[in-house]
Amino acid sequence: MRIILMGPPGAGKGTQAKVIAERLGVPAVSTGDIFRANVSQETPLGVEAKRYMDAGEYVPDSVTNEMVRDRLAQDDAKKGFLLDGYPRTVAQVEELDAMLEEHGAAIDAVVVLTVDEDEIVQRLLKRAEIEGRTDDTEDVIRRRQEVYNEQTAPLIAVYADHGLLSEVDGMGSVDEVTARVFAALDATGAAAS
Ligand code: B4P
Repeated sequence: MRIILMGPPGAGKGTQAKVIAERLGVPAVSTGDIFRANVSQETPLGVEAKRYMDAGEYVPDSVTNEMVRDRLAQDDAKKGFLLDGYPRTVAQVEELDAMLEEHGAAIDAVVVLTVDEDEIVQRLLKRAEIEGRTDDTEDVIRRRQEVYNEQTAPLIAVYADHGLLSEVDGMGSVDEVTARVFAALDATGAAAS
């Protein structure tokens, strides 16, 4: 199965993606994680991505799309995947559609995690204390929320129009949210496919 996990920064996409993908036996493909791995290895991609990430901006579509195309072409993604944090722009949706079409594949479900803005800021400030991520400062968190509202929130309506969308309450414990995601996937039949 092919699933997209969406939601504002700090909604818990990465946290849930790992659990859900493991249970479904598909790879979790997180564009944020791939960028961060490149940043820590100081690859040319990482050097470029860091400039945008530290400012709370999206990495340009051309860079992100090419990276995802390479990742989804790997063997472990042939039978399915869970995309965490991609697509985030209209251009990324179009590119993903083109990639899937080339493989005669399609998205089975899009899950959006919804979390109150205050809770998001609390989660990310807490993560800043633990992990020291350079994009978890209060100013950058605010900018990331703006960018999400401007560029990514409109995609929710696009996937709703395609009949693929499930909105899941992301408040509460990690386990509670996971249970809600699986209930939503069961309701769509995606988890069983
Ligand atoms: P991401 O890595 O996707 O980061 P995120 O949106 O902040 O995190 P996520 O929602 O996954 O939250 P998490 O589970 O960690 O993106 C980082 C940056 O990369 C972007 O700003 C952008 O620059 C770039 N980028 C990524 N994808 C891109 C794309 N497609 N195009 C362009 N640029 C792109 O959870 C947050 C915190 O909450 C954690 O500390 C977690 O432990 C905690 N938490 C999770 N669930 C919880 C719960 N139920 N209760 C309490 N705490 C919880």
